[in-house]
Amino acid sequence: MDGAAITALLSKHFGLDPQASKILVVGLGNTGISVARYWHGLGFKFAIIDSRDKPPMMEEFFQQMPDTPVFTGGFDEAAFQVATHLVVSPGVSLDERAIIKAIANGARIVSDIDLFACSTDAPIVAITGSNGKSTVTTMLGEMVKAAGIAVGVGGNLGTPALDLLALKAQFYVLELSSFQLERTSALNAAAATVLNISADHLDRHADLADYARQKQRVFRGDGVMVINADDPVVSAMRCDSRKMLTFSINNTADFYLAEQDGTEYLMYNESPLMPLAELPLEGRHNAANALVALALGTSIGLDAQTMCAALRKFKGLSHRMQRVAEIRGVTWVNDSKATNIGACVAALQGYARKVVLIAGGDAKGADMNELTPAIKEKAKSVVLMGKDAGLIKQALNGCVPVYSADNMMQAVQIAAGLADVGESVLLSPACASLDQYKNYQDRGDKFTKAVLALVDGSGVMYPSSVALI
Ligand code: UMA
Ligand code: ADP
Repeated sequence: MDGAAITALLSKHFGLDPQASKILVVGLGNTGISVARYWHGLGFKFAIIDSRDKPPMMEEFFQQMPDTPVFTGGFDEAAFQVATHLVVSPGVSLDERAIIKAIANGARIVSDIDLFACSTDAPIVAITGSNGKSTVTTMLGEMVKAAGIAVGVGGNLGTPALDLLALKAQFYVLELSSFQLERTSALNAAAATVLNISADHLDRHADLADYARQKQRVFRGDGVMVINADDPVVSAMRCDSRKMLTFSINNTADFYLAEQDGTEYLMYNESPLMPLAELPLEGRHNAANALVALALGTSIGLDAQTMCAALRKFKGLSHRMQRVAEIRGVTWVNDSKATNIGACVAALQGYARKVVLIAGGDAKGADMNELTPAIKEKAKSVVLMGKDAGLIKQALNGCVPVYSADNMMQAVQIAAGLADVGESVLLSPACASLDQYKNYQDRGDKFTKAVLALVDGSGVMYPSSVALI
């Protein structure tokens, strides 16, 4: 689309005008800089504000757009009061006082996803949910690539949406978070899904119902709805007047699992697509991920053979159920991306034999009691670390032995002393990492390093030598 067509759409949806609008970009992180580049490229004037003293993209911004006004070190309400439009980065809550006052003053909220939707004619597939977004987004991206179609893949995962526009792709696959969706109103995806709903980000959303409502916004418009028939909250979002495809790992749906002659298949209607065993990913939840990717791919016209070929090659993403090593008969699995209860429960449920679980971190306001049944069933012992270790211990109430660790090296050494030959040690924290680590990758990397150190003979701490918490 050319600049004039984009400007016309921005005017239609948001009353944006290159001359008259006073645009304030809130946040100078990855989203903020992508938004700044977008306005700069389109020739709109804007200012940018970040509450931090030294936002991460400050230097890059000064280099690329030295003449644009920047405010840092707080949210100066005067800057918000003159704004007609706010493009608020997802890390910034819409409940910020300055934002509430600006909205009361008539300012309109626009998201980077809105800007993206107004700037391309190419079909968009939008993927949200509590868990599996990055996996399904990447899987589908690989399927589209395998079909020889130029595709842009990003959003909450990897490249910010607006930076994908430079690709001039024929298709876009976007992973979207609840924060991005709550401030998006112009998206009309060709196909969209809410993968599942379980408690997450309750420090930012009023309650689970509000969180689910924000996720549901991914279905706005008239594209194909892809519905998880196993998830009651998602199933309640279905709209029977819309084009729809369903998936399930428990029952018959449009895309489902079925056994034929002793082999379990990924199925579409009555047809077997490929044996589940050919999917090179651990965990039952990844069967659901493959089914939803197939459903989304089908809804945009990909053929089954191409999609299955891409699935067979898909080895999964780092830090999600990733086998790190087998040491003295014990398998070590890095699921550091399990930053909420749902992901940890899904990981545990994939095991036939009980595991040693390493968990803990920042619970983000979630009710840790919801972890207890899965841990009781699937963990022989738990090593806890991080800010909310105490909450988990309290929730477990002595149903399994619990050990405490100050850091990852210690957690791994304790776990090494607890796991027997043939068992697994699973890092699946059910919590965010930011209380102790830079991010989940850093946490997963430290786990891997500590596990590999076991091979160097750095020693195993036996439970008797550490205090029970
Ligand atoms: N911040 C301030 N003051 C500001 C602006 C930001 O303190 O003025 C803080 C925020 O509170 C947050 C951090 O800075 O702690 C980053 O916020 P941001 O909005 O600047 O983040 P970006 O760098 O733009 O990254 C965001 C997504 N981050 C969040 O939603 C927190 C990235 O997802 C996403 O990849 C990127 O946009 C591009 O689309 C990350 C994420 O953790 C991976 N997402 C959450 C998740 O997956 O659970 C939702
Ligand atoms: P997201 O982008 O939604 O965080 P990821 O694909 O990065 O999703 O996976 C995050 C965590 O959720 C990992 O621990 C992974 O093992 C787990 N997971 C992946 N898919 C599912 C699913 N369908 N249901 C539950 N947990 C899942």
